[in-house]
Amino acid sequence: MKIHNCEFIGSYASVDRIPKSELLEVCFWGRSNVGKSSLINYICNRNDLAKTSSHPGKTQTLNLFLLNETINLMDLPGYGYAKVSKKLKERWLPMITDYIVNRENLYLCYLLIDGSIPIQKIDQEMMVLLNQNRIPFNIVFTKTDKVKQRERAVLLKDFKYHLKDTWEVLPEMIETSAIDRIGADLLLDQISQFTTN
Ligand SMILES: Nc1nc2c(ncn2[C@@H]2O[C@H](COP(=O)(O)OP(=O)(O)O)[C@@H](O)[C@H]2O)c(=O)[nH]1
Ligand SMILES: [Mg+2]
Repeated sequence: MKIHNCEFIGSYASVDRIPKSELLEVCFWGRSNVGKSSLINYICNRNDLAKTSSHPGKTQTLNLFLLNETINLMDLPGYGYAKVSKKLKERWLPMITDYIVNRENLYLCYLLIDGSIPIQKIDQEMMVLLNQNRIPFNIVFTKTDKVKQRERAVLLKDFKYHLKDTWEVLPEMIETSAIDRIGADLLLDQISQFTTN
């Protein structure tokens, strides 16, 4: 699938404000600063559709995009940023849980994981949370340009090794880089399968 049209629909501070939709929806989630906004801009071939930031913890709303008039893409607030206020932290997990549990057209979650660093405990915790709520998810590794290919291969092997103990079946994994523009074709082809099946 090639993206010929990508529209920003809106930002929502709570789940009940998101407009109902009949279209299939995928969401992007991950640690703050993992590269969610950059990936959205890259797959949509736009520089400024989603706001990127070098200051983590900024986005605390649910941001909805529409791809090719047929697929919803929800950008969820990132987790794991120590400096956001306690009040915000207490708010975001219930909000996200509310979203993943109650959003009827949610089909699949893409969990974005920084592919340039070793596996993080918090990412594993969020995988467990998704699993507990029976939300199917795939993994998208970001920032793979930051490490050499051989180093990346070792990180991926370690990642899979860590997961082996807890997961019977490993989620699907896609390698991406918004800087080197790698992985969009694969990701978009996967997403488009849901609408044609
Ligand atoms: N090297 C590299 N940096 C990236 C990549 N994607 C995002 N970044 C940088 O990581 C920071 C956070 O990106 P952003 O998209 O705002 O992350 P978000 O908080 O998950 O939405 C920014 O400084 C981006 O330029 C990537 O693929 N490669
Ligand atoms: Mg962002």
